[in-house]
Amino acid sequence: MNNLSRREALGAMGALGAGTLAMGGLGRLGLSRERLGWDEAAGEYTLPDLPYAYDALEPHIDAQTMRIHHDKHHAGYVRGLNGALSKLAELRSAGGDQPTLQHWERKLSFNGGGHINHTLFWLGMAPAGSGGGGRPGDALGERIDRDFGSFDKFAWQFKAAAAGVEGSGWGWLAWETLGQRLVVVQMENQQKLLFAGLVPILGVDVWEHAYYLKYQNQRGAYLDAFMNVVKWGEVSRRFRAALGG
Ligand code: MN3
Repeated sequence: MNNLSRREALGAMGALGAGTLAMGGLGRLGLSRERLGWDEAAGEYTLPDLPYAYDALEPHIDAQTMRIHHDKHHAGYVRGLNGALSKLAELRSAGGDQPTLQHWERKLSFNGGGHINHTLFWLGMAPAGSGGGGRPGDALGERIDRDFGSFDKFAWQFKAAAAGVEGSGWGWLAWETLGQRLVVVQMENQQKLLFAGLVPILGVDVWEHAYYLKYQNQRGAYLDAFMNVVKWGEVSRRFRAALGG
């Protein structure tokens, strides 16, 4: 148990916003502490269950990949986040040198980013034909047409950006709050390169653990498959939240 107060945990996750996702608050992403598995009594984050069965996204994303990705990799970020929060709380009360503080702040950014990214990732997918795939309607569909020219042009750019991430990272569709437009951006690791003022609304994990069992080195084939399970209803909801926030 970390014995973190709700306020401390909130503050720490708020700090992630500056260094990690640069978002205008978790609420703007449609994420609550509850959705992130915050356990008030234990004073730490827990790993939320997947919102569907491990094999729900077959054949596009296979059950074994989903099981390992969620139960092992995502769990690791939650564990790392709790560890970093705990160490930072310790440092605040007992003191410590600057390199130690920097070390744990980096761990917080990496693991907290990983926890948020994966939570958004799972919730942003649904079985093909049952909420997953197709194209966004309503305001998001119109906005994609306006900012990218067409849905096809957006899809091309989104997949190309994700395919081009060097090493491990993410591709994101995000609302750029200053310019008031949709943009596609890359993220390295779990937190780097996504710049300030963005509210990420759709992310695709391009770490090898997300696709290697089924697609091996064919990241492009995985990205094509991913488009069949994008839950556009949820992405549209995030878009509306980003606009209203
Ligand atoms: Mn991952």
